[in-house]
Amino acid sequence: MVPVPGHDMLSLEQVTGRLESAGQAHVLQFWPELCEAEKDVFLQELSQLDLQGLQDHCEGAARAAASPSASLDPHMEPVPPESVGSVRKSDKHSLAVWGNEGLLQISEDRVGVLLLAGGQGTRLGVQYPKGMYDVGLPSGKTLYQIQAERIHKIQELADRKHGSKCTVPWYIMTSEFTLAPTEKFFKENNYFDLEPSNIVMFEQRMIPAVTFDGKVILQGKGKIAMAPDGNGGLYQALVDNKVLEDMKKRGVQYLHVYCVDNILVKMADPVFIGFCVTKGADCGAKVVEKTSATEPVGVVCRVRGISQVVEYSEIQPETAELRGPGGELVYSAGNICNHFFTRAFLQDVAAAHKGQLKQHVAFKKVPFVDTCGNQVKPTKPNGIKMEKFVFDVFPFSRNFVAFEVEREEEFSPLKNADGAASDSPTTARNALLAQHGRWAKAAQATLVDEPGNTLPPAASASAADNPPAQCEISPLVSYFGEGLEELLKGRALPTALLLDEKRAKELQAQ
Ligand code: UD2
Repeated sequence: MVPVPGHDMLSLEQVTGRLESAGQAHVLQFWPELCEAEKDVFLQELSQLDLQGLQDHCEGAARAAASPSASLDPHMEPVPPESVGSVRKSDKHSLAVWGNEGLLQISEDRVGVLLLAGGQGTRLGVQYPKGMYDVGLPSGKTLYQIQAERIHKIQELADRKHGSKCTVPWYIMTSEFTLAPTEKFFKENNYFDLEPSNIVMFEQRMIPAVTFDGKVILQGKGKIAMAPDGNGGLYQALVDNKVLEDMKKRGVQYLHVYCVDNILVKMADPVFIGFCVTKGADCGAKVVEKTSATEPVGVVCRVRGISQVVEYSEIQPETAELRGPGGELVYSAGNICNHFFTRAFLQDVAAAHKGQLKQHVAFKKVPFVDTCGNQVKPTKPNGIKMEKFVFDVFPFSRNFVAFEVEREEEFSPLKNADGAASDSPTTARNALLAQHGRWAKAAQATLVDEPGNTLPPAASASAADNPPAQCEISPLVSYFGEGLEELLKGRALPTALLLDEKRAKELQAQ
């Protein structure tokens, strides 16, 4: 709906008339108090609103708030275990076949990655995009840098195996909040040595926050409270920004879509890509076994027989708590926001389904100006934000597959500020260090502390008081633990160990 690029500037009279007919005349209540510059900016903002869409949006939000949509729980059933692929349950041969297939597709430039980075990171509480966050690794790398380096490495692995010179384009969906700082950050960091033309940043749409009775909320006297339209805004954004055309031009057939905050994310994971391609899937999702009924991840399940995700905010607690005979959670397939799509499927969604995506209602505390013009920070929810979810396209799939991966290898999201029991900078950092400690041990190295005592390979990733050995391996050296034996075998390595390309060369030379 909003803002629609390319709309002409309207006159004040035109905007007033349209707002009145949309039942939103209050938006201009402080107009006389604005200075000329503020008036210009506001008029421009309002000119870009699709005001017919605005009316529908406000009415829809008010309706949704008044009568929340019926719970899906009575229609839910777990995905049968035999229809979920699994790293844990597959033999080495199958994993190798999938991995090889994935690398082949990558080497032939058929794979792209797409980062969902339009969120506001409210829970983490930083004012900049989450990808710029440094969780305190010995290297000081940010999430964006780690991801960029994994792209480098996966290209290199595919090149080496297939004698090619391939590219994995990096599509990055941002929002009004994250585009400018993300662009600036990439530029300042020289695009992490990736080719800038292979990094395609684009913006998702924003939509207004609305009061429970369907009135647009004014965040300032000349500013509407706007929020990104959820990560399911991806499908509209792909069309708005001609991203599918770009994929076509490059020959990209498969897209790995992922969220910004998982420090262990395997970009363009060849095993996952290869699994999905081999199964002829048009759409796929990685899952991990949930740690508890209340873990904030959606569950992959079937609703009325059709595979989809029911989000953690929408499942009833008693359903989430259901347990099988062995005490295991019935709905244990936790969505980790790692999705596979074919371009053909995305084109189909763009052409036929993007308008059918469910609108999810979130009740939020939205700062606003009251009728006297005072700035108010509400202490309880006062507004509705409508959001679309990226996984809501799964029901349109002809062949959806789920693929279970190991949590400790693939999932440690950064959601909360330090101090929280889970999903914090500390737990993310520890998860990565623990993983790299395991890799070093598997490569037959011994990690030692300053006095020379052997360190245990990995502590629990969440144990802030018992952190794992400080062993960080640059993605430029190893993507998933490969190639380390020749560098590390039989060595006692003092920690903190930062195994970057320079150190790897030194070890090689010794
Ligand atoms: C997401 C999943 C949840 C689970 C969890 C794992 C959705 C809807 N929910 O929940 O099921 O997998 O992650 O960590 O996917 N984003 C945008 N634009 C927006 C809003 C969000 O790009 O308008 C991005 C955001 O930057 C992030 C990703 O989407 O990379 C997930 O957003 P979130 O952190 O708000 O999602 P969360 O943790 O509630």
